[in-house]
Amino acid sequence: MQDHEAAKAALRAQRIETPSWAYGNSGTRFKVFAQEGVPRDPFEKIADAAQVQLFTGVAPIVSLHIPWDHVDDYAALAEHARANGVRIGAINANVFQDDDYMLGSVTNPDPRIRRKAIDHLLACVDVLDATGSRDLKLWFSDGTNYPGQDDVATRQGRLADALAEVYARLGDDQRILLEYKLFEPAFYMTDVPDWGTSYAHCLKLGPKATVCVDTGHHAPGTNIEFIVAFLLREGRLGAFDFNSRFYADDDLMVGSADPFQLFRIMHEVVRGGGLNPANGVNFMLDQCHNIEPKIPGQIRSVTNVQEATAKALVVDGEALAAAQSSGDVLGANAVLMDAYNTDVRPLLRGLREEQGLAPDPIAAYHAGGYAEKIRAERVGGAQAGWGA
Ligand code: PSV
Ligand code: MN
Repeated sequence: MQDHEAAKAALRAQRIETPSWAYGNSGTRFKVFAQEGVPRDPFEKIADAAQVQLFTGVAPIVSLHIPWDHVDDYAALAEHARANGVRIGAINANVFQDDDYMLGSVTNPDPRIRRKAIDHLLACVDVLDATGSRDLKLWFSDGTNYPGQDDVATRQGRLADALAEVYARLGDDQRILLEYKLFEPAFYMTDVPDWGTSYAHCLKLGPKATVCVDTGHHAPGTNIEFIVAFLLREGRLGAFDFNSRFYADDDLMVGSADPFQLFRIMHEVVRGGGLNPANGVNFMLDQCHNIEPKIPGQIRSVTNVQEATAKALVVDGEALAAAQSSGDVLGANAVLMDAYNTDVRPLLRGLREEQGLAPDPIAAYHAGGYAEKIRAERVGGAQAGWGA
């Protein structure tokens, strides 16, 4: 068993970033179920994110998605965040919800559309400047549905050109997080389908380009922890988009369907130094809460990440290394399983109490009356939603 004080120190320092879109209405292509009290604008989304921070103490950062979170004055939005005890984190570019992008954004065969997409990415760097954020997260829905629809290699060239232009615009402390996704909305070929493609583009761009691993963006059975270990070792793991998936890009609560996978990922993070803030790994959530209440859904997700992190931190590293180097297959596996099977909830409850937080963040949120308050106050206006 490892030193619990060291584990607690690491848990105290961990930061988890929540996505503005988790607080808005969301659903599937079949139905979006509206919930009462949902934010009408980015200011209200940030107020909701501040509740997650208030009760967990480790989620003081909110990602924005542009234009879903478009405001006229981003500096004012950043100030509003500060006043609410949080700050603005990654800026997510959106080049997938415009009729022009039917055949792609930065890889589109039409140079006018490529220009329009790149200009949006550059405008997102302006948002980084205005908010003081570090990370520009790029996910491209680009791809093709049919063999022969467009030339795969030519599209890679267009992608590389666009990325190079955006990279050149970055400030010294700004980064690109290049996200990959196996499929959807394109079904035959995606232009950034996997971590290898993302990594290769990042290598060409330079040190300010890193890979974003969205846990929902892989084929079933993919060993995501291997990807994490590899990228960390190469210094190119920029961020996670955490969520839980069972079939595809399900966007459900991280750690809900397969907490063991999340533990295995966090084990590689801990082992590779990814909890050290100097290594720059951004632990973001990319989720939607379609049928569950949103703020408690985010709180649960944050505590799920904390639980997996705590279990990874109690792995007996010395015993594991000894078993591994002596070829003790069963012994090494047992060390990992001992950590996974450790009930870390008392440790996390104690940690919260030491920090002046309630031991059960969801119960404390419910007792705080915020849900009733927003249900009563947020009447009228247009509720924010995915795509709005
Ligand atoms: C795409 O599926 C994605 O994971 C990207 O990160 C988008 O920005 C996000 O979802 C939107 O929910
Ligand atoms: Mn994502």
